[in-house]
Amino acid sequence: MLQNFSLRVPFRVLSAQFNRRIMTLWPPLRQEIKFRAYEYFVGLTRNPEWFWMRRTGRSQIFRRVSHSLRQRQYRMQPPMSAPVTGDRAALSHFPDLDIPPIVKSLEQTGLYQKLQLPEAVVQSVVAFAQTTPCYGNGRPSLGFFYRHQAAARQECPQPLVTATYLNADRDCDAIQTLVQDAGLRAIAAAYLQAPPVYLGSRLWWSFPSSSLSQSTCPVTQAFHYDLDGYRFLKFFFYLTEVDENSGPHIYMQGTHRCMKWRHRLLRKRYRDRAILDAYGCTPWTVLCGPAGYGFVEDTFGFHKGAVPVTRDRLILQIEYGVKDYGMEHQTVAQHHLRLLPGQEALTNG
Ligand SMILES: O=C(O)CCC(=O)C(=O)O
Repeated sequence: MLQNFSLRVPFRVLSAQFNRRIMTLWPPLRQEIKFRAYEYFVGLTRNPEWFWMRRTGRSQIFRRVSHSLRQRQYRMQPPMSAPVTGDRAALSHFPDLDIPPIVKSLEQTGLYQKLQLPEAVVQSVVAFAQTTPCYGNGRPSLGFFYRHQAAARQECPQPLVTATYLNADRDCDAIQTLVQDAGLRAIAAAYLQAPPVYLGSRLWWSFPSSSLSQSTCPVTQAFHYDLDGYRFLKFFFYLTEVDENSGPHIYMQGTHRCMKWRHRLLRKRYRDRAILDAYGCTPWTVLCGPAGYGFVEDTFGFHKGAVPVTRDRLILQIEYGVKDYGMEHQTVAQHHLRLLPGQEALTNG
């Protein structure tokens, strides 16, 4: 996400021209070219360190070398965002975690599934989601209240596939507390083998949609892997009940360690068929559970969120890594956030 919006205007003009030029291309190729162009543009103009990581981070050799260099650096000079200490460190919503088996599962399969958020935390986050605007398809100009979703659909210039709560980790106390949770940080520290650095969190709705295909859906709804650092992991918590028809998260176990070279090197998103053909003998896990159900995942392995069929899905994600490149925070300055025109009237009325 473009965190700093000073580049927005030139970026918009360039991207409109660029979009026109590639309009006639085959949609998956078009998506890939757009994605790469974004990576080069932002990387070279704003964040060369991130760009370098993105170019090298697919290779296990680079990942290992970079990680051991970083560990040496940590030993000599601990980072500013070192682990939580004092009273807060003792606080966790997950008091009975047994860390070694969790880390073992993460190392072997890329996934651990038995986290459960307390009911009170689920209720706090859901209350936040009911009373705060979310932003259609993550766009700061498409704000609406979830309860006025039907009206937002009428006004919105594009089909609503997802809606994200921008700045949620700043505005929602329950999420802030979870980000600092000593239990989650202990899992992250043990798996990353370094003090965990907070990379960002995201709270969002996925909506049922019948018009999406695997080439037109958002990147996160087709199989892909993340490249947010040389080492990172994500915690996910469902805030609504999720079954097979309400957009479950799906993970291809083991692919975080063992992925075919052509997949690491070439495209970022894949059709189900391609993934099944390549990794059909490894378990593919469909994660279903009640509100509060959580799991932790190394998303350097193949994963996706299925498109919901019957019900909206609300999900929270919290990410830690060993270095913050500043690219994963869902932070947008207040003056860039806008409600859709009809929403103001509905809210005041
Ligand atoms: O919607 C989902 O479950 C997938 C999320 C995802 O792909 C990601 O956070 O990278």
